[in-house]
Amino acid sequence: MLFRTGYAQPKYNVLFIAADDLNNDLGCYGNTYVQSPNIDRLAGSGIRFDRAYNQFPLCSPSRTSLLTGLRPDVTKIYDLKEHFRERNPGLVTLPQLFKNSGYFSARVGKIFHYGVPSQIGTNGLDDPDSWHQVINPKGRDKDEEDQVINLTPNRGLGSALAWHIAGGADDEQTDGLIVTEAIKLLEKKKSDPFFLAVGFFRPHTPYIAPKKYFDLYPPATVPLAREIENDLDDIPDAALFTKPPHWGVKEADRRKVHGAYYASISFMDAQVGRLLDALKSLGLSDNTIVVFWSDHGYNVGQHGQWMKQSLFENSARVPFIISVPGGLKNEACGRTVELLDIYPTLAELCSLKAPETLGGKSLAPLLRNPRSAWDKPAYTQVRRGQIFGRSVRTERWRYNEWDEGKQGKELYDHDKDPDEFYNLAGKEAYAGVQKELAALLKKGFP
Ligand SMILES: [Ca+2]
Ligand SMILES: [Ca+2]
Repeated sequence: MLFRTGYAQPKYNVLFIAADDLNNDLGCYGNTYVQSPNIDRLAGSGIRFDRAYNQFPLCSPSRTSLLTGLRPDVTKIYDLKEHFRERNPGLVTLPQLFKNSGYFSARVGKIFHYGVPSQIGTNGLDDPDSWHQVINPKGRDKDEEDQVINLTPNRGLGSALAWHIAGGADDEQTDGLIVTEAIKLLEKKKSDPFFLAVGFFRPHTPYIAPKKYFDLYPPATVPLAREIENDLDDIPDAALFTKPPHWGVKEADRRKVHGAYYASISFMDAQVGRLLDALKSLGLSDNTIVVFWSDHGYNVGQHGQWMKQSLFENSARVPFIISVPGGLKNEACGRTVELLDIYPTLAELCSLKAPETLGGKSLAPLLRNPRSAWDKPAYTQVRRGQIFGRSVRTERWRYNEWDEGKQGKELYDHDKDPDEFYNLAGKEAYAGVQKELAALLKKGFP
């Protein structure tokens, strides 16, 4: 049934699930400590992309790029303030394409950018043209912000190492309410073709979840990121977001915050489970494509770094799963893919005519055969004040230039150094590889 041509295609629904600030610390990605049984179940029903990368590890630039299908240098959205319609009023977003094509298009929670936690319960930086209906739940996490413990009080709550062990049940939290509302929409719209976007606010800081999720991760048992002595000596200063390392937070406290991040992941994962259960019980699993993505990754202590806005693997890489009815199940794809590829992929799967200007490439060939030939690398960039850091990732290498190389270069061999401990840029033995990657980087940032 899948990809058959010459016959009328069945009209797939799309359940589009977004997590906020979720890295790859999940069971299905090989993490044996974090409990994510529901995202793992989804991976078992589809294809897990093992080398998926975001285009700009910060909420709004990343989400804008994914949802418009355009690279950040085209949308020019590099910050959390400007709305992409200001410069690009005529763009057709991914949900808008579905809306224009006879689908019911709805959003529950955070899909376009929202300030977290400040804008929970509002429309945030939404794009009204993308949806027929929007719902903005607000849970007790919002009401209990004064109870949050903040280890970095000089940082705003949306960018702090901060948590709160909540009382009450899952569905009193914003993300729980989001699923409750999403299920109501599924029940109401199950006979229409729909594009339903469900956007979670967790695990984004402040890490708030009911107590039972914190109980899974006693701080003393949390495995901290591997660090080696003098790791920072070969890293350009511009590459570092968290200064001083760990913002000076001591190990005992870092364990608490690290466990709190994982509690937030398991809480969000449980909400994914409720959604998948509803899809099944409503008889929608057989005609609904499920896509799960995070807007960017998250450092949890690697190189002394926390959160996003860096070009290290943990920040650039994202969990990304697609499950297509009748398609391959429980497969992994190791090709380098970009969040930018989601737009053309969903358009192709649903036989919609995508705009010709899209920056990504349909992943349909990889959904048919995850080992298909593929020569497209992944590009990621960040802004540091007035300069950019730009990165290209192939299946083996990561190569970064800061301010076009004037403020440093990094080259990492992921075959031998998956932690990116040893910067090989400028080393004679790697001059040939570096030259090739520099040319590839330039291709991505013309
Ligand atoms: Ca985010
Ligand atoms: Ca190093």
